[in-house]
Amino acid sequence: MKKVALIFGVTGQDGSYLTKLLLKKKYIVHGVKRRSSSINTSRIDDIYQEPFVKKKNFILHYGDITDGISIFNLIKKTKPDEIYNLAAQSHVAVSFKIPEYTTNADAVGTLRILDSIIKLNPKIKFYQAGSSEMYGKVQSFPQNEKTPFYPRSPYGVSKLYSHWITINYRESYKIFACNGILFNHESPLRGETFVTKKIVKAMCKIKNGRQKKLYLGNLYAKRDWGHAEDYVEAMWRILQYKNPEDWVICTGKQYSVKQFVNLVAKYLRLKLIWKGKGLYEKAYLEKKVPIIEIKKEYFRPAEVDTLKGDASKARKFLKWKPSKNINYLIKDMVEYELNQTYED
Ligand code: NAP
Ligand code: F7E
Repeated sequence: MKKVALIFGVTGQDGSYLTKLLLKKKYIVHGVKRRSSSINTSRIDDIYQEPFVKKKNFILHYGDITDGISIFNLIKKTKPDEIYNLAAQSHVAVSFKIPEYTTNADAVGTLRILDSIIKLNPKIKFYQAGSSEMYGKVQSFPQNEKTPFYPRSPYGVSKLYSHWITINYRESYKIFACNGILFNHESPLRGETFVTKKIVKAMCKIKNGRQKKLYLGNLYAKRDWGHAEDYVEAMWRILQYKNPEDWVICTGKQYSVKQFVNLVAKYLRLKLIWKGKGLYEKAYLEKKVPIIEIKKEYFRPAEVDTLKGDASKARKFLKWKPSKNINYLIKDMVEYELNQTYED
């Protein structure tokens, strides 16, 4: 019998990579997409072209994480063995602008799925997409499963609710519910307003003479950046482990936003020279033209200054480790971007 997976958030970066992984493993994959006025399936449209995919193995359904009726009905209809909750308003800066919606989707959405599971079939395995943003103002270094949380945004607070409600349902109803605590992971499919994609896209356009300037916020925030393809493998391994537990997934290496810019510039053979401080810091190309400037509006009301994870537990028990380093990530993102054709 083929395993059946139900993915909330199938149209996102991770949803796309996870769908491909599960289809390769011969799962039947049901994906939940939300209704939008323009087509939102661009990241998964090409999956139907893969030789290992038949139309009946990958089925999309309309649903919404803020709509409990659709969640209950979809779990009832698709009868999954595993549910992956990747659906979220996932942008930290945006969560300060729409905190109520973010809480509804990112916190209560998880409760809606968990409660449907215990009512319909407590044997379903559940993966919750937790985040290093829950560590926020970090309490110790590097962060592992025992590090106390201190979220710094409505997004982080909502994910922390989801983390604890997952543990609470696991302990109360003995279900196989797990939290992945994933540090930042990127890819060519990353949303365009996250900093890595924004930098890669703009710098490729600058290189080709299609854009003049890139505006950024805090250059000194540090992140532990991995590749999404490695991280969806970890999600799957978490649900195959003998016990339902919580897991940190990260590379253990940390770079600042400015270092990321410099690595992209190096790959593109753009010679950057940084001058000035604070809001007046700029990067010049060949000493002449400023191509990167700072804009106050990209700073957040409360920042997460530094994140660096410790995935020893996953390395030991899941036999998981990242296979792609930052240089591979940048190459993958830049090459994808250079191959895009633009209408502008
Ligand atoms: P993403 O690209 O932003 O994808 C989010 C997905 O959720 C999209 O499919 C989106 O649909 C869907 N979604 C948003 N609101 C929804 C709603 N109301 N109902 C149903 N679906 C909804 O995020 P990602 O990078 O793939 O991340 C996947 C998950 O992991 C998210 O929960 C994120 O918070 C979490 N996470 C991400 C990272 C990271 O670094 N990438 C790290 C830790 C945790 P549309 O396509 O229609 O927008
Ligand atoms: O910001 C700084 C910004 O938006 C990274 C989500 O996937 O990972 C992601 O959240 C850093 C921050 O990701 C700009 O202030 C500077 O310090 O790419 P980001 P994030 O906030 O770390 C976590 C793990 C998740 O769970 C989230 O879902 O870069 N930064 N200048 C900027 N950030 C953006 N977006 N844009 C800038 O212009």
